[in-house]
Amino acid sequence: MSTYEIIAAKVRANQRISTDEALFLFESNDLLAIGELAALANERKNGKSVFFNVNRHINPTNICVNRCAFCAFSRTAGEEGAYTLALDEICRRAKEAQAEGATEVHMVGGLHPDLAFEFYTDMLTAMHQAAPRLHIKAFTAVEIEYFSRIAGLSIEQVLERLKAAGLGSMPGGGAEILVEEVRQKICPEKISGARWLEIIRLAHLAGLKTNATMLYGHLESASDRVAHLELLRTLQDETGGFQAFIPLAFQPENSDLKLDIKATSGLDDLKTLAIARIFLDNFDHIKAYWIMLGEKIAQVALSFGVNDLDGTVVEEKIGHDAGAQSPQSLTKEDIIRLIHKAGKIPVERDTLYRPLRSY
Ligand code: V47
Ligand code: SF4
Repeated sequence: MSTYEIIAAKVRANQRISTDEALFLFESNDLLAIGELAALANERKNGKSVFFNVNRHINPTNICVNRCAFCAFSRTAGEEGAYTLALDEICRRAKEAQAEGATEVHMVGGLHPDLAFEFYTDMLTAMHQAAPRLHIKAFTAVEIEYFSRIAGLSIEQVLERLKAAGLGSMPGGGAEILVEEVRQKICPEKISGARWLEIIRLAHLAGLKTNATMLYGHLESASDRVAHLELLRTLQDETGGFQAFIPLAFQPENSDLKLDIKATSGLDDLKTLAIARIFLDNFDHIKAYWIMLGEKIAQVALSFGVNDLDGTVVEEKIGHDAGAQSPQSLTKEDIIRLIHKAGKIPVERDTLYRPLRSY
């Protein structure tokens, strides 16, 4: 049997593929064959349903001490374009989101040099009072580690305090590529890949669900991507705390990576999503984040193993500061139409993937 036939037989028999087999798929350009296997693996888990949610992003500050080379969103304090939202404004946006039918607020921000940890616990408490029905999904493992340093608390204590103040779950950012050699080039100030995994592990043990992302399309190789996926699969075997895997296509404008990096190709986007669906057999959801992919690739991805389109977003900064061509926001009706036209069933979900209604 050829390697492809071996992989196909494994996927059909619902068996796990190896890292070498994942690498073989990354090196292949037989997109339709890979997509067919991914679609099979997805349909077995999710049938024809495609999840989305009604959410709003709020980035409390773009001031960040890390200044990762790939990040066009962050600023140094005092630099043009640097901002920090006041608590009142954050609460106003949360209240508005709830009034407009959102069930989730998604919050990530820079590592601010002067804000105390109490700013973040006060923020959660105030948001929870202003919009009690909103699930607050906030803070990457990178922010959690920073809070523990500025507050002089253990990671466990930080997580407990944030939970007590209203944190519902965590997004999957900050993972980038978990391989150290790549991290040293694209984000040398950021916590190590091993530390990211450890903090996520502690979050899962504290009862917080998280997502996992992978920033791809910069300096990483196919084997770096596979190593990243393998680390996530291993942790998921241990904790079961990941909800969705989200590959983030690198947006190359305005970054300090002094290389002539072009935006990812549609072929690479679809292949990466499909291989993730095949390889991460213990993840229930693979998300096509339309902000980074554009609506058209995100829609086609629904035939390549994807079962989640993220949400309405409303105001997106991280990808758009780096040149993303997608809109800032989609309406719920836009998302429903995208899914229907792909021949699938749109299911509005809450953050914990409980179905709210289908269309
Ligand atoms: O960690 C930064 C990435 C992440 C760029 O969990 C970039 O549901 C592409 O994690 N091009 C933050 N990506 C965003 C994030 C996220 C987004 C949507 C949903 C969820 C979820 C999580 O954005 C960062 C970094 O990996 N990022 N700059 C860029 N130029
Ligand atoms: Fe700061 Fe996050 Fe941007 Fe890195 S990716 S500079 S940690 S905001």
